[in-house]
Amino acid sequence: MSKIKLTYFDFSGGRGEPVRMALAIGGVDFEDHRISIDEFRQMREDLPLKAVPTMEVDGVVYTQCNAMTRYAGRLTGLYPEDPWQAFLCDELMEAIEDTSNALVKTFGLEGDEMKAAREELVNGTFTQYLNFFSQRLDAAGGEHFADKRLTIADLKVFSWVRSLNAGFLDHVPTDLTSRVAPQLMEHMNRVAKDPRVASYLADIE
Ligand SMILES: N[C@@H](CCC(=O)N[C@@H](CS)C(=O)NCC(=O)O)C(=O)O
Repeated sequence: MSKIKLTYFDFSGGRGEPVRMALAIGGVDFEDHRISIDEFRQMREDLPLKAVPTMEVDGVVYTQCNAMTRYAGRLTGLYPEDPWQAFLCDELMEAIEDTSNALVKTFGLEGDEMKAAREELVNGTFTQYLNFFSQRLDAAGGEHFADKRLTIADLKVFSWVRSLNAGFLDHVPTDLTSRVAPQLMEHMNRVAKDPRVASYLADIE
């Protein structure tokens, strides 16, 4: 099999970041193809579903971020072999996709319309999902989301929470997570301190 080529936007978040993280921290030699918005516009029409991330293997371009994240997790041992523990990861990873789909609906809005839509998102879906993730973390023992160790579910939630905190989403307060789900801040800090993750973050920052 040829080397994996992963194509996604050049920022630390979104649907592609957990895939990159899993591959990188698991030591997979892959091509990390980071693109600008302009480059995306140029290539969009040629993409299978006109969206990124994409993963090219043996000349074929594949889609769907969670399929890629799970594949990366299987390659690297970051996806549990136990079916139930794998399900616990899957549930959370699909839930993060719900939040991405809700966020995308606010793209392209402007002014007061954008502000109102983002405030609704913050007080509605984002708060609801932060609470949900917090409860799931608690139920799994409070440290990791599944299998009592770092898995792709941790990477997916970690990446999402970091994005919420980063301040690059207008009208999403950077203290939202710490107010609603402080346990997820502790989780984020715990994941960031994992030596494999710390080394990845040092490389990209
Ligand atoms: N279901 C797809 C969604 C992919 C998707 O919508 N990606 C966004 C970026 S995160 C995109 O390419 N949007 C640009 C567009 O739709 O024009 C997945 O899981 O990968």
